[in-house]
Amino acid sequence: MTLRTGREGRGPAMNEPADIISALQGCGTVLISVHKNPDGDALGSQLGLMMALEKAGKKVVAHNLDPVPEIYRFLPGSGRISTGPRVNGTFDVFLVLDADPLRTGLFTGAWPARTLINIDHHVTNRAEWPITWLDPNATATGEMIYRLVNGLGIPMDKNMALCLYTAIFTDTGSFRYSNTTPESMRIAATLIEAGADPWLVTENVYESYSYKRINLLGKVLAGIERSPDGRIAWVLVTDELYRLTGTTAEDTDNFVNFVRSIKGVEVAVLFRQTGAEQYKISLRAKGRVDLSGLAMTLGGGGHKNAAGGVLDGTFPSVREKVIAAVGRELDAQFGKKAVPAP
Ligand SMILES: [Mn+2]
Repeated sequence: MTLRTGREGRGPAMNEPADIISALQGCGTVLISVHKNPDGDALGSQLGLMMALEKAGKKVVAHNLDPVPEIYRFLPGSGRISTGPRVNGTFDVFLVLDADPLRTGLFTGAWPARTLINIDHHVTNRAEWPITWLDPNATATGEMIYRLVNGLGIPMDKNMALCLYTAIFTDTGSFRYSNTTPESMRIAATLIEAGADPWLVTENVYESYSYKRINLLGKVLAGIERSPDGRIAWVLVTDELYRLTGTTAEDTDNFVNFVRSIKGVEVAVLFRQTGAEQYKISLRAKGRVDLSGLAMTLGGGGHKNAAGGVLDGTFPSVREKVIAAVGRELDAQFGKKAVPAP
């Protein structure tokens, strides 16, 4: 069964499907994985669900391709997530959260379970697994996991609440983005009542940056550029800058938001060098621009306000391709309304 809600508007969030509840109630062993370069929503959802299922007596393994970023290591259970391209053994259920299963980067051969369940809120998910619960109206996958845990009748404890709060908090940009709903705030309130500490999350996620990371940010922002109409701005992170500052790609998390914060900028682009002639692209839009079509063009994932992908070529050629595509998208959505540069 596949559930898919419309991508237009903010319809009511969907309840957890009955076949997911019965599959989880009837199973003994569960593997839970999330997407490459896991973010707060992916990890919070994974750990929250892991602890909930363990409370219900299930044997749970959490496994991802990439390690947990430093800023999320405060999450309870994060030390138990194993990493690498595969896991040994088979499981009754394999759950993929917050991504299309292909974006886990795991298991090039057969999936390691009979029952495959995909839970996600990204509109770009192809919903290919027989049990897919896809709700683009959900603020975060964490919100869907909250519903699922309630549907399973598992009482929320402090550690689960902290993980699910982190999921919703990070995917809403601290309850600032347009995906923030009364429902996501109500769920967050319930999670705080269950013991989640908002400051603990804020301090770890947004106020624990390393000195070298801010040093890198300064050098990256010094090279900022924008389109003549001021609607698109971008920055480039090169291997050379990583080397100069002793940083890695993980340190660029959130950089694109500084670029988007400029008045008049509708779309911000972060180019990150990932090879001699290869660049990873992250796009962030202000509320009214829809990037989901562009995400498909760039061959990556995304939703309304965020998209990404990887392109091969020299930096000038990749930049040209991306900025032109973003410009066409803005023209298609709003016409050629040039925003005068201040
Ligand atoms: Mn998410």
